[in-house]
Amino acid sequence: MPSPIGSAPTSLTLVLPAYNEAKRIGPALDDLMAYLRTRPADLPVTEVLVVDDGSSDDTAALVAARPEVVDGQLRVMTVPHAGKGAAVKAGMLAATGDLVVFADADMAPPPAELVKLVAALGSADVALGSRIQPDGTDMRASQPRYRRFLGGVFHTLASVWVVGNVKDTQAGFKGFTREAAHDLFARQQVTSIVFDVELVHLARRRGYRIAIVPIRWEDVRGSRMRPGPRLALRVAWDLFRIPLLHRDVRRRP
Ligand SMILES: Nc1nc2c(ncn2[C@@H]2O[C@H](COP(=O)(O)OP(=O)(O)O)[C@@H](O)[C@H]2O)c(=O)[nH]1
Ligand SMILES: [Mg+2]
Repeated sequence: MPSPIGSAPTSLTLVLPAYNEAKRIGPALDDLMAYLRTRPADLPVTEVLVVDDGSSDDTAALVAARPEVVDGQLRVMTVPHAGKGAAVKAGMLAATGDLVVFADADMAPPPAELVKLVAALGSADVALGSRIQPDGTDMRASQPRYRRFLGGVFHTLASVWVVGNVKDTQAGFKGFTREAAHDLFARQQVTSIVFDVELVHLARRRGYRIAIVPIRWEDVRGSRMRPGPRLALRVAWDLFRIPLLHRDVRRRP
């Protein structure tokens, strides 16, 4: 039986993977840090950890120069470029908060959505932000048309082969208890953008309590994703191998 969280979480680490985000991360951090300065009552003390994924622009320097670094509210960590999955993994395993959340560096979900993940983690181990609202409204409608098409093809393959009824695996906004984060990310092997599917698969295999959390989300232009035959092949290969990689994973005792 999964055990409930003993005492209320007092700290949260927010991991932001960032690859060549010099243009987008400044405004995103302005919003996020301004929100955190208001000390929202339902949010534990939050440290932001930016994981610079070997950017060739000055993403890391821009973050390191911000005043919040001096206060210890913001940290930047640099890892060699190996894809979004690898960057998120490095940050999640380095995170020390009672709760750990990762979000895209463009902060497509407004920062206030964080409290929804935190609330869900009161009774779940894993909280998956979902861009599909209870009334069926799909916030992914704000994406360009070609992305919606590619997303549809991807989701059909992912749901048949791996994730079953989870309707939105790809929202860059997911929360975990630290125990679940460290257990799941230590097992994660996929370094591409498909790592979310692997996480959902692992969370189910390990028997964690999973909450689906509808979030507001507005597409931010300047995506780092470069669709093309190379990425398509990579995604197909990763999707295919996810269940095979974790054949031996057992439920937690
Ligand atoms: N595509 C991609 N994104 C990366 C990589 N490393 C880190 N990221 C980050 O992953 C997040 C993806 O967000 P975005 O590009 O807006 O994706 P989209 O909203 O799905 O188009 C951003 O925070 C990127 O900086 C990488 O190697 N490839
Ligand atoms: Mg985006």
